[in-house]
Amino acid sequence: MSDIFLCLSAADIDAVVRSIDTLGYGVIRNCLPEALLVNTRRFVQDRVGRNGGEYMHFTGSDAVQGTLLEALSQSGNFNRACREIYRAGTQNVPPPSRFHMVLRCLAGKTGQKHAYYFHYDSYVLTALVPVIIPIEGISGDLIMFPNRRKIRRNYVHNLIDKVLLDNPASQWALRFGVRSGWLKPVRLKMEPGNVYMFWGYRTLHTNEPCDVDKIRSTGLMHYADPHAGSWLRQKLGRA
Ligand SMILES: O=C(O)CCC(=O)C(=O)O
Ligand SMILES: [Fe+2]
Repeated sequence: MSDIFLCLSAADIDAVVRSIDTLGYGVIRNCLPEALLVNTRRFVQDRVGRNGGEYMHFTGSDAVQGTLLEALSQSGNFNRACREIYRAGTQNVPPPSRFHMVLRCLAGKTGQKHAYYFHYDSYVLTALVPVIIPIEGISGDLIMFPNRRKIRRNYVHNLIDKVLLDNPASQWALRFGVRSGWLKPVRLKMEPGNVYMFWGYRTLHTNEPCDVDKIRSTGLMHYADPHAGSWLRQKLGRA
């Protein structure tokens, strides 16, 4: 069977990693079959329609069955690309490629609540796969402050980061800073068909809202959890 994802050369991988390290993100252009995008769009439109046009997300391999995300998780080329990007970017041996997968569908009034939540991901590499991006009105850009922290060796350090960020005051200050123009994040205007890579663990990021009558849908393939073996995290039940 042919692979649904492009086969990237070592030079391609190097270029993506250099772009992630300097710009904050790397783009792999036109790397997905249109038919799979069409299927996944249909899946999203159908589910959101049945949910009264409101926000939904699908997490894990069972929930994303039959979509582009499942196809990517089974693609040898995509798995290899993630491992090699990880290797080149971290100088570490890549862990086995298993993905934490989420298909997000921003829509309706509830979609607005899922915007401007600034966070670091729990996984080192994030592959962002735009499925539906509104072409009129506000498109719900991804905004990011790239590579703001190191990979924490200790889970406690990661928890401290979280406490400092995950509170109303910090969230308000960041949102205010971005909206007023005081803070100048990197702004990613996504195009379906491309895949966008960034260091999710190291990059402070969020998405902007889109218009209430539109759907904005993105697939997230999260790879490599640096705290997978943390004793403390298991005790805290946050694994
Ligand atoms: O939907 C997006 O553009 C980004 C979402 C995100 O950062 C996440 O779910 O971790
Ligand atoms: Fe994220």
